[in-house]
Amino acid sequence: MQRYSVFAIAREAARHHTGWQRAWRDAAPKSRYDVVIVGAGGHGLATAFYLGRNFGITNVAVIDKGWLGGGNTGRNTTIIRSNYLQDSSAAIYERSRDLYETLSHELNYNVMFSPRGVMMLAQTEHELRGYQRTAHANALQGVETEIIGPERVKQLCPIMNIDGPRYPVLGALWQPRAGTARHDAVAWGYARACSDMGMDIIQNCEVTGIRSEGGRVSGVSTTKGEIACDKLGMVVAGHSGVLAEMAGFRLPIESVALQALVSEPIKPCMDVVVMANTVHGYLSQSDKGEMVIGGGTDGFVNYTQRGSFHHVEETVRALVETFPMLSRLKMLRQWGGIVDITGDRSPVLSKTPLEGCFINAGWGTGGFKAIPGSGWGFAELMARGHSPLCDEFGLERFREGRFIDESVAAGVAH
Ligand code: FAD
Ligand code: PYC
Repeated sequence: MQRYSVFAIAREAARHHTGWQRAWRDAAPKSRYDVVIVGAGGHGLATAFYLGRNFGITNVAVIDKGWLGGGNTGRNTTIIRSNYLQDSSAAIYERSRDLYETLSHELNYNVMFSPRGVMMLAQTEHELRGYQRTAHANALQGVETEIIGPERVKQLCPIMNIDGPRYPVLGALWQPRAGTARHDAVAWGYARACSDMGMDIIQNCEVTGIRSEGGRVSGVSTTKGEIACDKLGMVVAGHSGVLAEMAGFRLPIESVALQALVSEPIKPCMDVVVMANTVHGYLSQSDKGEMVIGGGTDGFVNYTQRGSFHHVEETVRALVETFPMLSRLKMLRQWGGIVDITGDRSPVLSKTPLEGCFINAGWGTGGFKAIPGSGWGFAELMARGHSPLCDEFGLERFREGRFIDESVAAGVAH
């Protein structure tokens, strides 16, 4: 792999940028792999990367029906934080946040991790009590968060109106090392590193069936032919139910569209991330100057991967009391992604009833932040049969009633 560095930039500048190599090979499928991962989003690619890096398993294909990173990984609002309530969640989200800190070095690819700080606003007494509880839990888990008062909120985010008539700001749960990263770069960086290890990334190749022999997975049928494998990882977010049906089991997951939008670019005015869960919206400013804005999920189950005008209006209307400046901005683009939501708002990282077939799903509205940690744990689960990061997130928890309730931490109403 060509190393990216300041010297490489200088060398290429001197020869008019004619020497850059392709970042990854767009491969055609072989007839057989040790491991096939369905879904070249962040979670699928990170899983492949850690299979190679941590376990030396490199005869791997990552297959996507579209282009890599074209699912939710390339559609999210890029918020990274680990202020969850339950210990098993804090473990995987904090490991993930920690891996993000050094990911650019690890991948030799700038994922633009920006630990600018995330605040979750408390705009009702009830919300404030909930966040106080989370802050106490985080202190016990070793996750650095604190409750801050309205004056500190205003100091950190001067464009905010903290004295709104309906929803004054009473405080916030503040995580100073939380932040954002460039979503495409996360997918591209992992893809480049996987390709460098000799793995095949196969785009525009839809999995249409899952083959098995004697209760064990034996391969997949795809639009580019049959591919045999020893182990299969299904990492397809909003399409998890479709893949599970092909494998002969059902999932406790609903798929629904989540939308976001960006404004026209403006001068820098906000250098933290704010989530306002009572009025329901979240906001940050991209490096290009656009205000990146998200709202709630659609109120009905659907597979519509696009935006809708009423959603723009509802989301911005909700935020305007707290962020009056939004009323003066033109909105530039909107889009949607299909998110996979479980009843307890926690993911599924699990073996399945089909031997050799594993599932990584249910990240719902909050899985971008989890990509490195999920990839690390899921690779271990696939290689060794269990992983301390994943053990609590098995499918059996729904049968046994061991829910990992994260409905408050999810941060997006659904
Ligand atoms: P994806 O990136 O969706 O990848 C799955 C891939 O599977 C897709 O590329 C798809 O083409 C492929 N696939 C599906 N079916 C098949 C098939 N049959 N054959 C082959 N390939 C198939 N999370 C956060 O942490 N912070 C946020 O701020 C945040 N904001 C969000 C805002 C929006 C608008 C949305 C939609 C999501 C947001 N999320 C956020 C959630 C986050 O984006 C997802 O949880 C995460 O990206 C899921 O990654 P993934 O790799 O599992 O799925
Ligand atoms: O999980 O932090 C999150 C999030 C923010 C916006 C959508 N999801």
